[in-house]
Amino acid sequence: MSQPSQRTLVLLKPDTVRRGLVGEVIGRIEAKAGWRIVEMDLRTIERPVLEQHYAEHEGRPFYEPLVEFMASGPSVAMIVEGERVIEGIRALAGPTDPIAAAPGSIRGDHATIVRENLIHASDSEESAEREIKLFFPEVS
Ligand code: D4T
Repeated sequence: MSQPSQRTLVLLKPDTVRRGLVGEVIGRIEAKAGWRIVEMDLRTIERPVLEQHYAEHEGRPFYEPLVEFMASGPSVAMIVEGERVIEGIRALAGPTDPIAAAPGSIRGDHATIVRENLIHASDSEESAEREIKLFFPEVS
C-alpha cells in the first residue's frame, strides 16, 4: 500500500559543486522511481542560515570549521518529494563518516572526510519541515 508523499530538504554541499559531482548526485536521486525535485537553486548559504541549521552542534570542536566550509562556496539547495524520500535519501547518502559508508552510497563512493561529506538530507519529518522553512521560506 502506498504511503503519503513526503518532502525533504537536500543540500549538495560546496565540495560537491567544486568537484563537479552535482550531476552524479542528482542522477541518483532522479533514478529513484516516483521521486521529484520540486525546488532547486545554486546559492552560497549565508552564515545566519547555517547557524540555525547547525544549532544543535554549536560549541562542538567541529562546529566553526563546519560553518566556514559550508559558507565557502555555492551549494545546491533542493526540495525532493516522494514516497519515503526522507529515509530514502539518507540511505543513498550513507552514514556521516564517509569511510564507514558502504561502497554504492554517495559518501561511500566519493568522500573521505567527515566534514566534506557531499550531501545533507533531512533526518525526520520534523527536521524536513523546519529545514524547508529555513531554506525555502517562500515555499512552505
Ligand atoms: P548533515 O546534517 O550535514 O546531513 O550530516 P549528518 O546528519 O549526516 O550528520 P550530523 O548532523 O551529525 O553532522 C552535521 C555535519 O557536521 C559535520 N561533522 C560531523 C564534522 O565535521 N565532524 C564531526 O565530528 C561530525 C559528527 C558533517 C556533517
